[in-house]
Amino acid sequence: MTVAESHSNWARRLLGAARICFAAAAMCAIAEPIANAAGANAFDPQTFDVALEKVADGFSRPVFMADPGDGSGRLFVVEQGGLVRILRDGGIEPEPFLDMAPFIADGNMEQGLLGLAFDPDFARNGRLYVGYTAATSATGGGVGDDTIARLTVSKNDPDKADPASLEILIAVEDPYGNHNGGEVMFGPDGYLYGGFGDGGAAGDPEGNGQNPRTLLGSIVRIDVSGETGYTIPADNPFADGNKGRPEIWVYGLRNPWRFSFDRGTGDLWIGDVGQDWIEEIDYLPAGSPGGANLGWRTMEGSSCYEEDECDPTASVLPIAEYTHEEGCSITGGYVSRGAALPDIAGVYVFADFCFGTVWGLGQSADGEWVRSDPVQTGLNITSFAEDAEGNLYLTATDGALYRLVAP
Ligand SMILES: [Ca+2]
Repeated sequence: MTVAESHSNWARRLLGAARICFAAAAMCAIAEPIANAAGANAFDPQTFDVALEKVADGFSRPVFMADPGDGSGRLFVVEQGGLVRILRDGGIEPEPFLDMAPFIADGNMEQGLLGLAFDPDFARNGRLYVGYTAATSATGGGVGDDTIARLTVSKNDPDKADPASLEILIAVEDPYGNHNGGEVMFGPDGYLYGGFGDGGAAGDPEGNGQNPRTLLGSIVRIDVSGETGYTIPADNPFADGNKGRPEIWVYGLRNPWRFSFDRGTGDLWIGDVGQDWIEEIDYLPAGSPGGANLGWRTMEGSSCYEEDECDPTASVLPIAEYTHEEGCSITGGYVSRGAALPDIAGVYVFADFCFGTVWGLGQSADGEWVRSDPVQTGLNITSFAEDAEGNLYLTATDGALYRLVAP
């Protein structure tokens, strides 16, 4: 632990102690948790606190962690440069599970290997999915296709993915190095969801966010249960292809740098990185139909971005946002459900990449979405992650994987 980290932890503990006193006083007055309009326990923003416990460090540009859920006890850390590293019993295996470096474009700080998802039936079928910017383009254009691909674990070594099994499912020509999405994640419906940024530059010059005829600026939803390729779920909003690409689930995104499903409810949460001023959190409750337009680039957060195109009633507005007075780039997180953080069960935990701030977001007794007091980490948080038991982690540019624990 560095001096800075030590001081930061010390300061956080002091802050945490103050909050515990405050919370205890509040609990004296409120004997029983209050049910809010949504039926969940009311969130008191002043009681939110988390601490970080370093699980492992020495990773190169870690941007995600995934748990295969196969009972092996392994965690898999994604390095932006292309490696997937195995963490076993707290130690990093010397040999990587997967080396995607030959396949990726890594020329922009937002490019590289960006996402990893294990098939819900991984223990039986050995299948996994990656999101990355490709070294090559299917069309010959752009700076590296935003790509979703499938791999299979080696038949004779469970600690190796078979690079020869690489099957590209979706490759989208991408005009600029930034805003590449890159997350892949299975939903509670068993479909694979994948995030795509608006293509990049600034201000979405090609209007990809509002154009459902491109996958740029969207989250896709595909059925990958077949032997090869994928199919379109019948209830995708543009399944017939008449008004948009059949893969799209929701659109109007700038760069969904991390979305997640609440393992308790199935709700979809999206952190969408802002342009000049506003970072936003989008929330689509379980059972929401597909086709939501999340606003970019006519809207930035709940404000108009392009005044002449702006119609706030045409899009689903964020449930929470913050301005660049408090950060510069959201890192969307997860709804906490793990045993390590019993006091914040049901609270959405997210961060700002630049300021290192972690917040909780929940509903007050009257159903309002309220953001917690900030918890400062002193880190540049690249991603949150979740293990098979629902415990939360984060990765940071210091090369470490941290577990979120009670302070
Ligand atoms: Ca891009």
